[in-house]
Amino acid sequence: MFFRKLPGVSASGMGLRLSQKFVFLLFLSGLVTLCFGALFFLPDSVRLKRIFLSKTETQPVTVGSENDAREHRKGSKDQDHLRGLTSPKGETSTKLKTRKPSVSYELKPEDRLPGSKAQEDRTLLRSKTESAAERVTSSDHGASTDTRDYVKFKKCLLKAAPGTEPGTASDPQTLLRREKVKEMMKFAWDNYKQYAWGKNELRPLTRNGHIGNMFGGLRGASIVDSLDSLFIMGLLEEYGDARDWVRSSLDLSSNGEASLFEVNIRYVGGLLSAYYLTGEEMFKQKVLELGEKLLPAFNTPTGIPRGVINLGSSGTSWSWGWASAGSSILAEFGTLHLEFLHLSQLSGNPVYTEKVMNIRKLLNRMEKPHGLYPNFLSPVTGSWVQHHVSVGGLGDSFYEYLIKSYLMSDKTDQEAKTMYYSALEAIEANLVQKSVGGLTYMAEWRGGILDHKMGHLACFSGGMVGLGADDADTPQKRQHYLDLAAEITHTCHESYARSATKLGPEAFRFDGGAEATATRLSDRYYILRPEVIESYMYMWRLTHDPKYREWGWEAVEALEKHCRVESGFSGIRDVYSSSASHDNMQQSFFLSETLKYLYLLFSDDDLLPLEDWVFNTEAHPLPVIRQACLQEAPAAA
Ligand code: DMJ
Repeated sequence: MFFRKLPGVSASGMGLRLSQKFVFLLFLSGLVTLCFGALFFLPDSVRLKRIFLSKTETQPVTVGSENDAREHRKGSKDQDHLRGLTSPKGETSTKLKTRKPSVSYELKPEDRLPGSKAQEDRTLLRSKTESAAERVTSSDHGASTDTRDYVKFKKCLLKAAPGTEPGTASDPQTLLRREKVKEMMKFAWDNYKQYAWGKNELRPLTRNGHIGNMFGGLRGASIVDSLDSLFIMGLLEEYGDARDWVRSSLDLSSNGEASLFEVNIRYVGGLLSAYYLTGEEMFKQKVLELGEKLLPAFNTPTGIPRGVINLGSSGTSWSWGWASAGSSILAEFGTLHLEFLHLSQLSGNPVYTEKVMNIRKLLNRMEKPHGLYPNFLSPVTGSWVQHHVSVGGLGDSFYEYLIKSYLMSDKTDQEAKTMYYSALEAIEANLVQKSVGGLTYMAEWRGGILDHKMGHLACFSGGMVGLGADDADTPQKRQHYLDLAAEITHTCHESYARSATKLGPEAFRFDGGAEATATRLSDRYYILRPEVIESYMYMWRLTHDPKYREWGWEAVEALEKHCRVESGFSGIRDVYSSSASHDNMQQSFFLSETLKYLYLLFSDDDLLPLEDWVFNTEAHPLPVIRQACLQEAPAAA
């Protein structure tokens, strides 16, 4: 019928013109393609399909494992998460095929508990990553050594790798609380994504992005800071978006001026954790590229880096304008050790370890006033510039990285251990005070004169002292440090409990009649900081005293009431006023730290167990380096 409508076609067909023949052939080939394509929609059992299509495209995999069954049950939505998983050659692939279970699978009632879906998703993602990585060991030809390294790393963990253990608490109340935290993370993330995607932070009131000047032209700080939180919370669709952005849009060729410290703790730390949690080679490549850009900061007469570095090819660096006499800051150059050791570990290049060991050696041999480490040091002469000592801002994470370096070295780094306990003894002797009302706090020290103030930042020390307690020499000291940690954490909780909002101020005082309250207007703000909650999390893990979970929940309620706004979470200007004035900033550390520590607080200890993982100061988990095991462990299962 159709042919008859074609103009100029004779009945025999032999008299067709060339153009008519062409149209006819085109039509014929279209028809054949259509028929062949239709084969894909036939059930696998149809013989015709098996004849025409190759086995790999259609054969159902009959493994029947629980993971496969789960995969089936989860439906197609999660296939997006499977995009880009590590392939047998260590490359990322966008073509992983779906597999079919051999059995049908009913949803069990326990799977409907809050948290189980998250766990299931994470398990699936990890098992895909794992099986891809482990296939390397059995197939091998042309396999990437890097992927073998990842398999080895996992074999050296004492507890199961992230994702295989649920971390799901058994009591329903804790489960619900954890779900609430996850919802907060999703809310914060969704709003960032909607209004500030690719910028560094969200401005939740004006619904736009903030770039700031800390990261030297690097973008997406909230994305890099959120990767591991999203992953461990089982927000895998969101994790997938974050990962894809890092792969396609994290531009490391910027040549702006960046804070070495901030880039290290957020970007280097965030990428390292993302790599160790997921095995995605892309994260490793990115972090090694970035690590190299930080090296010129160490080109000073002493090797002590300056605070600000140009990330471009010039690599020039300089000190902060506000730092006295061109000095470098203890908490900045002293907070590189964990990340740099992992950069050496992953690159095989010792230069990163050498840089931070040089800092360590210099600090170790220096004369210290009363055994204390002042906050300012000249990168030119290598001498202290001022005698201001603080466990809060400017000093804080230097102490944290001493004990964590020891723990991350699988307790082999004796120098770090000795330096940590000596520093802690000096802090106790000179800075730790008891208030009139019986609260223990850490004052600041200015050339021998005490300032009876404790910053919110210093509240991380409850967790730090607790974490280090177990490795003190004697049982008495162990108990003593655990008690000290509990007392500091209690004081920090009081700084929250004594405010109208139940959130703590930036700094609180213990003089002029004040007891854990801010006396200056300028100290009354709260910018979504994590330190108090961080200490709750460690103290919970160390003691399992339920009060820490209760205190964490008080913080959740306060955050919801005073910091949650229509389009995200915002800091507040005055914790003593119940009618909140918002600062219009959702800090990236809120996603990286505050919410992660809350989530861990309401999880069982098997989610990122402290035996295997050390959190950097931005709460990015880094694995303990078990050198002996890594050298021995064969890659193959
Ligand atoms: C974070 O970036 C890190 O915790 C850092 O060590 C101190 N300040 C913020 C959070 O308050």
